Amino acid sequence: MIGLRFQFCLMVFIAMLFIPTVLRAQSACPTEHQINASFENGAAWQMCWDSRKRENIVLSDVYFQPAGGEPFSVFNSLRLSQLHVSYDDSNVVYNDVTEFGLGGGYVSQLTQADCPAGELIDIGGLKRLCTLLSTGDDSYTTPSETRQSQSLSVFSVSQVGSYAYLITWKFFADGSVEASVGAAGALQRSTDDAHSHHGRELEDVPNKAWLSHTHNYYWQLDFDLGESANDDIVSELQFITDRDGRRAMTQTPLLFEAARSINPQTMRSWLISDKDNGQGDSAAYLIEPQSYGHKMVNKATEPHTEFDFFVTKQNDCERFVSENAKYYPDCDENILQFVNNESLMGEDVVLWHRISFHHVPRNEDRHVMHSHWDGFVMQARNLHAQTPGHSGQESTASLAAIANAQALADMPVESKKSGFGCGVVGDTQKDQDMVLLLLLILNVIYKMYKGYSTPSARNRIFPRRATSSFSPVAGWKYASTRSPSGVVP
Ligand SMILES: [Cu+2]
Repeated sequence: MIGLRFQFCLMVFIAMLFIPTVLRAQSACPTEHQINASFENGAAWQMCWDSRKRENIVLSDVYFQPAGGEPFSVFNSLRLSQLHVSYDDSNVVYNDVTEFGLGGGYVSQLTQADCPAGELIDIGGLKRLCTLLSTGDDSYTTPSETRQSQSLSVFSVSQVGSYAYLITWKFFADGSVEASVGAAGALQRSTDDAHSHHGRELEDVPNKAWLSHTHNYYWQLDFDLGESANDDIVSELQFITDRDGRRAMTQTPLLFEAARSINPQTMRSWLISDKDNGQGDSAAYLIEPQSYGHKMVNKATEPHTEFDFFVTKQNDCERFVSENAKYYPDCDENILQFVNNESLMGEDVVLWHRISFHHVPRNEDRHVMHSHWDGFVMQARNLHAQTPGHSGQESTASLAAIANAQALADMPVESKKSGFGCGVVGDTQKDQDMVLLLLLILNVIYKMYKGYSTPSARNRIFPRRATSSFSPVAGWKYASTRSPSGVVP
């Protein structure tokens, strides 16, 4: 009997060795609400999803497991906390999340074509959430090779009025995360003044002007880095230019709740770090607002629009950036009231980030709009000893290319001419520019030949993340597959 029990225990022990480590991160939700993704480089993400009537997608208990590492807690929860639409012809602001809601009956049904090679998940009995793995982001590029990496996209589409919002979260193999929203569908509002300076007339739609407006997206990011939720530190980074044109970095911890603005002049960004280990290399995430666009400020009616980044002490009843008291009567109304100077030391901190998009209608938008993407990246830092997927050793070809480039850079200009009459470097700056242009064209042709121009890999040629013009979901063309009715002829 003892022998049988021993054998059983031994089998259980051996079986446990083969269970991927990521599964050992305790999941706080039923299986049907779990999302697990393992990448070819050995990294993995695990999280729970929910679709709420107000925000639609809420992700919680989000863990990242670096390749060869242990599961690491990143977020307690992620959500789009408010979506303002403010029209240029008035002070009217729609609070889409709290007035209408992005969830419930507003979530669109998806087909497998909407979620190519991905998994469609039921929300209320209909396939309305897509999770998919894609390849196409480069984890690194050297002179001799480019290594592709994978990412996990989680998205859903909310149809609010004429608009279809593609609410998307993208999780990368290096631990970074992108939050984005695609605004698609059709234009919502027009005026009978065809010559209005607040909008424009569209071809074949006489006697109307379609109004310009701003979308303000507010995300709530409840970071819980590492083992404890109460030891994360938020600091503000700035680069101050001195009279000699040099830029020195300043790092200021935010010790109390704060409302901060984007400042392109000082390249202001925000860093959230796990507990200070005294080495300056704690696991951290950096938010660099590179796509701040046309930020809308209306201090008279909405003072909180002056700011783009907020840090608060976690409070369950602080859920919506505006109109919060509508659902939580015993709690404050808006984000500026949440920021009331409470100390953040030893507390669970929550970040809030706003990105604006001033939407000026184009003639092409008269039936259906293109998808306009806005978002930002939370860039992982210190989760790896080096760029994931790389051995740490340069290849012979890379070393030769680097040495060659260095030798050229070190050479006096006169001696850079080739002795064979077909020099890589010309006599004049103009010649050199032409040679560089030629090399660039050859490089592009080479990459196209290698298949880099396929849609699934276009992220490699075009900017990788947080740009306003590329869809985080490769090949997604929602706007062209839906025709909202009754808006414009
Ligand atoms: Cu718009």
